[in-house]
Amino acid sequence: MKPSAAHLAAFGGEPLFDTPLHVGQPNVVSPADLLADFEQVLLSGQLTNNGPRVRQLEHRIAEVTGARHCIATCNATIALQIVARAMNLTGQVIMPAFTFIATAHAMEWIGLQPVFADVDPHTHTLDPDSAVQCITSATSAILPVHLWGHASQPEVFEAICHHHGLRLLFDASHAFGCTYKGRSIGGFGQAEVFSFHATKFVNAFEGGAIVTNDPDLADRCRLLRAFGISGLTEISDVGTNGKMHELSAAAGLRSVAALPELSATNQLNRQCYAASLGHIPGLDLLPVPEHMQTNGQYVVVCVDTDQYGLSRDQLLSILRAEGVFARSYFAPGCHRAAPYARPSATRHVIDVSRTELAAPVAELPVTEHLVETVLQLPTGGNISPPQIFAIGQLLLRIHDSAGDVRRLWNLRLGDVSRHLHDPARDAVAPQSLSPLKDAG
Ligand code: T4K
Repeated sequence: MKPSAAHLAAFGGEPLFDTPLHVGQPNVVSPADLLADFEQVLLSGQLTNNGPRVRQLEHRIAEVTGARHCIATCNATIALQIVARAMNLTGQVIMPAFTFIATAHAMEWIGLQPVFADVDPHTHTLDPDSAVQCITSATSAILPVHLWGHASQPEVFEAICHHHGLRLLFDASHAFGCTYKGRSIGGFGQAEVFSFHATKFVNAFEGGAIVTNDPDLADRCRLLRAFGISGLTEISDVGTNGKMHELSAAAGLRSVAALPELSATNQLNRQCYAASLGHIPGLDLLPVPEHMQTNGQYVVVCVDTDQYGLSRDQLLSILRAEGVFARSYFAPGCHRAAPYARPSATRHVIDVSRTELAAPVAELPVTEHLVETVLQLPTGGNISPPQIFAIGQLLLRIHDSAGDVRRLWNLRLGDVSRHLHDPARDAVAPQSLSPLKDAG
């Protein structure tokens, strides 16, 4: 382990890991079997359009989640749009500001107005009180996110939506294979949406799914997923192309089959992190809330700058130099992302009436805190327990020498060395580009 702060890779030392460890590095299960599946698909003559593997995957997802209907899609972003259209949402949709930007973009893209509420400091999911404060006469739905696989208080939001006559759609992109009070995520609200992107613990390279217990909603989602065409030629609705293809479905099926082992790997990794971080002041592994089981695909750590000795962002830079490509999901909060920080009337999807329907701009103190203090560490099948323990030792070393680290950091004005494989290493700063020649 590094004898002193000067040996940290950020200050010119050798990186701990030559090959970087990523958050979201894909779990690829049984590549040989998968290649055989791909060959079968290629020889079958059916590559897409609701093929047999897509239907099989939908059946498996319905089994895992206990939902009656599943509609597989090309990704979760499109799935959110399809189901929001199928539910006839209008006006404003309340969602947490602390989520991946796709939750907001999906609604904005189809002309709905995302309204951002705060989150609970313990679970990082939508705070019901904050959400209620955002309800206006223009609100049509609440869109909580099961962030990190933490169930977003389903019964509370079901009661709120029932009381206010609103629709309830969950973004369950992080929550495949998770449970709440013994019930699988997938059966709450009018519908839930999963992501099977490559970075998710169960993946279809790209993919998503809508699950619902409402047969009419399921039928409409199927229709909208394929251009709104019913039968052979009848155009009965304005649809999109949200279909999943057969190669994705084949990958998804392999991945779902490996769910127990992928989940067990994540749980073991989490235990190793818990043992490694338990005695480091200022680093807290976010606990899994009561009554929940998660898939463990995100290892979330809260950094207390005063206790640890460095800020979250300083720590991220130092870890990245060592080849630990930790992430700061989800900074900035959606409300501060450029398209949403502007007044809605200047955004590209313009509905003049919106200015009259403006929701109260909520204070988001918890979100503001989390976007500055939370980070995610690598997990999944591509990292081993010894590597996790090495990360733990590194984190302790950094804390123990935090005073020296700060001094070296300040000497370099924060311009620390980057890992050989860090894409940011070769990024050219705008000011170092060749100046444009004067015309003439
Ligand atoms: N709602 C929520 C709450 C979500 O979190 C997401 C997606 C969505 C909705 C929308 O779901 P999809 O429409 O994508 O199905 C990633 C993912 O692209 C995104 O799916 C995910 N959430 C989000 C949390 O993370 P980035 O921009 O951080 O991904 P990227 O490309 O930087 O990948 C992360 C790391 O994983 C990389 O540093 C390297 C590693 N990686 C990634 C890929 C794709 C690999 O090693 N190999 C790979 O093939 O957004």
